[in-house]
This record gives sequence, C-alpha cells and structure tokens, in this order.
Amino acid sequence: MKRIGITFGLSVDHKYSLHMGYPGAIIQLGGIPMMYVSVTATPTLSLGSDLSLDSLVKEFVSEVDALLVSGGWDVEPSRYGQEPQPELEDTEPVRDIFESAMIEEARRQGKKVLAICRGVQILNVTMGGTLHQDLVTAGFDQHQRPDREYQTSHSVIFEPGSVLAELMDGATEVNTLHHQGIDCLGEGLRAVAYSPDGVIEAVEGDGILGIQWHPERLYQSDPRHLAGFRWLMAD
Ligand SMILES: [Mn+2]
Repeated sequence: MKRIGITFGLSVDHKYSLHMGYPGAIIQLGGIPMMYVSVTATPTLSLGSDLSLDSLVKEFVSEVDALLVSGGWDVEPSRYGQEPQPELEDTEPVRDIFESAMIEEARRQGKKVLAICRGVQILNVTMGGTLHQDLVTAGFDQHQRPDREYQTSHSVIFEPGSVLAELMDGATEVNTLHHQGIDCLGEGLRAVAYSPDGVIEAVEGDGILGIQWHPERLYQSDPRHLAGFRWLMAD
C-alpha cells in the first residue's frame, strides 16, 4: 500500500484544518494517508533544540511514497520577493517554510508531488515563481466561489498532450475557491490548463502535478476528479 504524506494548515482558535476529501481520496484509491503538521506552526509544537527543520523534513519524506500539498490561506509575498498588497488575505508563514522544505526534500528523494490550490501556489513559489496576490485586482475574474464549493464554476482548457488532460478523461468543468494564482511560472514547471480568462489552472513538471481547483471536493460527484490522486498513487 502506498503511503501518501499530506500537509495541512491552520483553522482558527488554535485548531488545524484539512478537508476530508484529501485523505478520503487516498483511502478510496487504496493508499494510507499520513498527515504531517507544520511543526513550527504553534508555540506548543516548536522544534526541540536538537532537531532542525531539515532533519525532521528528511525523516518525514522518507516515511512516505509521495507528497500531497493541500489547500489553505494565502502565501506570504516575501517568499517571492514582494511587499504585501492591501488585498492580501490571511497567510501561514510557518506553513510556507515547512511546505517548501517538504517539496524540496520530496524532489531530492525522487518522490512525486501533487499540489492542490494553495499547494500549487507554494509549489510555484518554491520553484522560484511568483503569484498574483489578488486575482481580481490583477485583472482576472472572481475565482473565489465558496458558495459553489462542491459545484463547478468555470471550465478549463487543457494543453493537448498533457498528462492531466489525458487522465481527466474529458472532464473540463471545475470548482474555484482561490484568491491568488500563478503569475510567473517557477523553474521546471509548465502550464497545462487555463481558465477562460487566462488564469493558470494546472501545472506539470518532472514528478510534479499542480491543480488550482479542488478535486477533493468534486470526486464524490464525478470520479474523474480522482485523476490527480490516481497519478500520485501510480508507480
Ligand atoms: Mn479558478
């Protein structure tokens, strides 16, 4: 059975947040979900003096067969060399650092990475890319539709021949819950899907798949949205 490491972030009031669909998809496909908390995210979980982030992340990634980076709040703009704009929403700075380290270690160990929503944003930043801090002020449509969390809101146009297009088996309607989006692509990443207004909705790289929409909230009604999880679990 494949062990899939899943990262996640904060809710409010000292609680964590992870949509059930992420581990749910892994279980449905016969894998074992392993949740990895951003260890320095709260004072009570700060690293012991004899532990470094690097050594811990190395240990975490060696325990799993592949990594799933889940959704969450905005990425801290200083991670890609920008000042915050007024439209920036809540950020998770410690999670940014932790997930970048997890992604880099997964790449070092040759393990696949599936990144979803905020995940694809931190993935892009980790690979040296930048983000639109707020899609609407950057000139795009509203991509934040929490009222339609489990329903599709816009279509995506796939690049012909992309791995994801093949796996999606004709499904082109997606939900959209993101406030930010990819601006400049990180090194080694290529855009493989766009929304009609031109937002990058999926990326691929060597052992990397990034999806800007939320398949963990759609596969229950359309199993074709298990595509990314299937890719992650495949040999
Ligand atoms: Mn979208």
